[in-house]
Amino acid sequence: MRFLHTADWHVGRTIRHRSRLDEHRAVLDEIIDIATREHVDAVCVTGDVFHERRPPLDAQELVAETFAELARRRIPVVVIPGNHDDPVLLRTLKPLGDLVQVHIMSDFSEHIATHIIRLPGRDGRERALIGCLPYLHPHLVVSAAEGAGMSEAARLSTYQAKIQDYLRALAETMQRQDRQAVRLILAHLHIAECEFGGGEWRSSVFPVNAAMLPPHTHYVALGHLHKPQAVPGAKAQAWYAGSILQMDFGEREQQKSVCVLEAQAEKPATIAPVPLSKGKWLLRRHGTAAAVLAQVADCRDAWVEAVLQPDGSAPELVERLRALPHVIAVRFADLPFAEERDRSPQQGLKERPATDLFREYYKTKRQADPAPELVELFARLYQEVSGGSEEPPS
Ligand SMILES: [Mn+2]
Repeated sequence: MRFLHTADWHVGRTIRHRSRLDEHRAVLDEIIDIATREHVDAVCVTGDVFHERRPPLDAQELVAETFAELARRRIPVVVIPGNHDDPVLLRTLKPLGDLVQVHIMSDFSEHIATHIIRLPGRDGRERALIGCLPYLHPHLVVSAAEGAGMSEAARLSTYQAKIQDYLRALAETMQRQDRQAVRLILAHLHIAECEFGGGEWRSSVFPVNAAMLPPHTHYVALGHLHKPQAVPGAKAQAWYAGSILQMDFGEREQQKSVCVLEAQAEKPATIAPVPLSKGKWLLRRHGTAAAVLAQVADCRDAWVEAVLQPDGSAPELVERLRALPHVIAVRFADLPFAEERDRSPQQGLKERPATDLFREYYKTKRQADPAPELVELFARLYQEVSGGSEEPPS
């Protein structure tokens, strides 16, 4: 049987207040096309379908359209929530999803057998069991009552032991139910041995170790880390499919992909990442305003962050850079504090005109004198907020 594994859609995510809905639509269409072309028996989505617990309506509409299109093409879907998703929101899609083979495992129950979905293969000869572990907040795994008085390390190891138990129970139950079935596990977890993509919210998931993933499973499909990667040191083949867009500049220039796998009951699965090409590239460019402007003026199919080397360039150049619709962040490179600062007299600061101090500060940050208009603007602003009588700049 063949499967497409994808994760971390984060539909509804914006970048510096710019919508990425068109990119999401294009990439989800691309995924539907790959699933069709690869004749997969199901698409597995391992969490973070949405970016927010209350995603905007256009984001919800796009996800519903995506599931509907897969259903029209008779491709079953299996979905679990990630740490960004609200299981209650996914549950609202469940009654309709159940009618068209879009299986949404929104809620966790201690009855682990209820987390197993049985799927017939397209050719009618093979079948798959898919064990789903929806994302569980550590506070649900180790309750406040249970964790009271526990050290942080004890809470982590209690969490890990429970997650390991759930995963083992899924693997063993599936094996007991049907040894002749292809057996997959879907989970949204942070595996300690793996690498971050760069755009994740780091505080939200406790790590578990690769060795805690169960054996006797053809494939463990993971979500949470945004870098596509195989999990080293696991007893079953396990992969992060990774996010489908470069989420933030931490993920800039990372090739995004989905995993396509082929598995038969008696054989180990073969897994191949398939690249995604419809999302915009995120670029960070360093240099003087003039140099960056020359480099990025034509990169209209990317989102650009400009990190400027202060060289006293005319502010107009910086403004031209800012005005480019695809340049979404402009900042100055951090400079080491000028030694001069330590030598400048700290006493009498209050007696010196604020504009002088501003000039000095500006020079330490930008290694150039501020333009006279800027000093004038500063003086006016200073006067406004202090109500003081700052003398006009000389
Ligand atoms: Mn994520």
